[in-house]
Amino acid sequence: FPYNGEAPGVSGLKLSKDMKTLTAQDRLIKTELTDNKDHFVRNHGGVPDIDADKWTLDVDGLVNEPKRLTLAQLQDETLFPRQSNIVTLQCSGTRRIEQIHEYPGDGDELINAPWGEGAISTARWTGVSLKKVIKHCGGLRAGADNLEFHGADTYFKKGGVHNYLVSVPWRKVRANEVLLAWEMNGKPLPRIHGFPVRVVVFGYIGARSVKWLYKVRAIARPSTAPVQMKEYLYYTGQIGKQNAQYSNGFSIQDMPVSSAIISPTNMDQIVHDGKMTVRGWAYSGGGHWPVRVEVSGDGGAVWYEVPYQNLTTKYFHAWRLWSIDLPVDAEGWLELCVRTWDNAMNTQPTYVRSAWNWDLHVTSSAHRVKVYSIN
Ligand code: MTE
Ligand code: MO
Repeated sequence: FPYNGEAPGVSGLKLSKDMKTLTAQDRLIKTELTDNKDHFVRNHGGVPDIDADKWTLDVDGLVNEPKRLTLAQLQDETLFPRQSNIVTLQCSGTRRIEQIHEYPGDGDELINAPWGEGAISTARWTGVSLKKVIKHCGGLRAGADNLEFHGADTYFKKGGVHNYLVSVPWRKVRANEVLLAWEMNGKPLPRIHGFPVRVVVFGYIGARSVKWLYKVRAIARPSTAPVQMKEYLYYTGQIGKQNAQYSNGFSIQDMPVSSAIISPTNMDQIVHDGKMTVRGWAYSGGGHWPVRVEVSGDGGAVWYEVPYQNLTTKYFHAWRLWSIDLPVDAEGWLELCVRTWDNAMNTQPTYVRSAWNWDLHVTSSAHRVKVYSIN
């Protein structure tokens, strides 16, 4: 995938020389590649402290030649070609706060991860394609169709202590869309993002990108671990905590098309001369990418298309940042909103309640922000 050095920022964003005076929102959409220190963090349990020299990766289960690999072996380019990809990670809980305001589900997630629009970031990840590692281990045995990733952290959930482990289907690995990464934007993976090696699964919910990886196991069926079977399930709006059964939810993998307004923010007062600058991100998972972003200044009655030159570079697995000078005549309270179309002609649900689900995952409806306009 193309990457030509410095990534362009969003036109229109006024950058202060002193980064410290930028708000977290400004920093999120400053450049296509998020600074490592600004990359969102989501941990279910502790943050293991791993010695890279002693670290090993076990590849076992239904592979023909199970192996234990050291970091030096993984990084040996005579064994494995190195791969770099610009990939956006998005937590399935991004913008969950909007669903909470609609109806808070079981209340659990209110404590765990009441995310706004910031649980999404983009980096250039470097490592090896898991496909090559499986090949190095003699390929899969008959019947193997999923790869299970084991993280070295533990966490407490529903009365038990669990290891963080999930699985992805082999077809995703076969497409070279699963990376075992040790570098993030040219620097060693920070401890909090999975040092020394993490999984990066392109276009899937962040939950599948296991940090502090120590084992990859080839298995027949998807993992039976609680993170895979009981979490990250998508239910219909008729199902709530009282009548939910895990078998009624489907396992979330690809992220849908989504977008958010990052500037201005809710309740801002904007003084302007008939044009209001609006900025944000747009992203689509599953190997799709945003092709059109539309912004409305009146709650979605009239939409204006973001000029194509105001969208940042297209990468197949990353967000695009955008900005628009939106014509606004009205004074007083307005509802700004954004919706995006991807290259597969998908767009976003209109209202939060259109896709509300009690575990509060994947809020992808048109994002709305109320501002006070002084023209
Ligand atoms: N991997 C381990 N081992 N433990 C975790 O708690 N959280 C997952 C995923 N990988 C998690 C994990 C979730 S839900 C998300 S959204 C991403 O990591 C977040 O990655 P980041 O913290 O590097 O942004
Ligand atoms: Mo997540």
